[in-house]
Amino acid sequence: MDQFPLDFLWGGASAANQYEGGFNLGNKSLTIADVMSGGSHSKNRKIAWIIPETNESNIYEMEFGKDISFPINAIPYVKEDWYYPSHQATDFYHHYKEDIQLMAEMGFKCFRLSIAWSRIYPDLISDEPNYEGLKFYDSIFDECIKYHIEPLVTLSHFDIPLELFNKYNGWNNRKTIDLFAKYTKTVLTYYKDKVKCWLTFNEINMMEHMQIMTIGTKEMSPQIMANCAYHQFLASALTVKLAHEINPNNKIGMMLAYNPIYSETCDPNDQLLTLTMRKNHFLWYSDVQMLGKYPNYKLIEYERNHIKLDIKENDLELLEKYTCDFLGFSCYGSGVQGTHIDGIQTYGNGQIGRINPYLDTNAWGWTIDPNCLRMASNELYELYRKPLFVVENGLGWNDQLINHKIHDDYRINYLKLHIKSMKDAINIDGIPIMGYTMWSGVDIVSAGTGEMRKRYGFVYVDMNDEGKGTLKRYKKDSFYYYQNVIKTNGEVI
Ligand code: P53
Repeated sequence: MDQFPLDFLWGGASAANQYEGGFNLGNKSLTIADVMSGGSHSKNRKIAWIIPETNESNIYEMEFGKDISFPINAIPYVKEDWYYPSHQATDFYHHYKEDIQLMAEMGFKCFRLSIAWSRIYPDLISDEPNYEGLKFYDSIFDECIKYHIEPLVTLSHFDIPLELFNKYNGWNNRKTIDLFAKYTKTVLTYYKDKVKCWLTFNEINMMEHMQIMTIGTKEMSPQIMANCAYHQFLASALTVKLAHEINPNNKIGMMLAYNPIYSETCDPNDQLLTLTMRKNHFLWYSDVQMLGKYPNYKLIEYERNHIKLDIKENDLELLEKYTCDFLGFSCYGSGVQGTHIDGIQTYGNGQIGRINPYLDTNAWGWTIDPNCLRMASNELYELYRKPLFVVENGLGWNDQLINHKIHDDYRINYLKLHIKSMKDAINIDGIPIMGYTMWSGVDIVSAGTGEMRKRYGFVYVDMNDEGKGTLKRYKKDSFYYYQNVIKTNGEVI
């Protein structure tokens, strides 16, 4: 009979800046997320900035795939009359006990969350960490342990400390590796008895589309992009090294945004284009972190474009020696590419491709593809032969609270299709999948648009796009559905 492994990690996923709130509590410093306004379908998220020396000020609009361009001495600030979704988010900061209790009630075996670097080293450079920040996550992990929920911790999730942006030009600066290594060493050591499963950079390949949130540089060019990726790869290798030294039982994964890309037609040019896009936008990142080497096509591309990596002694050995233990990936749907499409049409926040006419979509144009998890798992496992972890999958929907209930049959249907697809990947294709953390356990703010109405959770939070609401939690119908899936270890879906 088809089944899931007995130790399969069922759960939900989140990110600090979209969930915690308490943006200025416990000595936390500001992050890029804290200066990004709310947006919507048609309204981009914005950042207000000022140059203190000249008083020149302006507004930057975040657009997917658009290169960053800030004057080098611009300082983003919090504008009084704007609304910032990360400041309160859905207030996990004050609700973590209640929320983890709800996760336990669903039967979660695993809870994916991220640590905000800005809580641990608010000024980045101090020798001493901020104990209030350390204590905050410590209480969360204790709460998880109480219910036998395994934490899966992302070290960097769209949450660049503002200081890193202001003073260091983000990941373009090699010094950032040392600052990051100090932070990771602290948390890996402090939580060594409580956390065993870690992820390095959330959706590392999203640096192409959501630059400001992922690499935090003020300017952009192909050379800067290459530097940032190189520095994050080195930081990832250092983290793997450290984590294994601190506790040989630690498991460190990389994290890739991986929505399969389909060819629009059987025109060989369409096939070649799809293959090339898969390599250029997804797989070279995982090649470096899973195989320890840059693929030839990337090195050739760099050479042709006169891009140079500043390779120091031992760098390449480090990359080669400390590859990741598993590959975590997000997969929400799939995209279509072809040479017959005019230009590149994107859909849904930087995902590559155009909408597949055979598939339904949600209101944001994200496709619902019953095969995407099986496709993605096969494509990735065949290349790396290491365990996979589905660390994000889910359906954004403007759920309606009616008489204290949310009838989200669309989400239940989405879950059924995707859990089935994963079950087949395990039972038919024989792929080792460690777990599934649905995005998200409790409703949180959207990363791409900064909206509240793009909800993903099993638990509804009473809050709107302007940050108004009681923050009260309500169980959706999908809460009970998922509870039963976990109870039967995926036998009943
Ligand atoms: P939101 C785009 C494409 C694929 C994954 O996204 C993405 C994005 C970002 O928009 O990000 C991941 O909230 C990310 C989460 C994010 C989630 O997908 O824009 O890791 O932080 O919330 C869903 O609807």
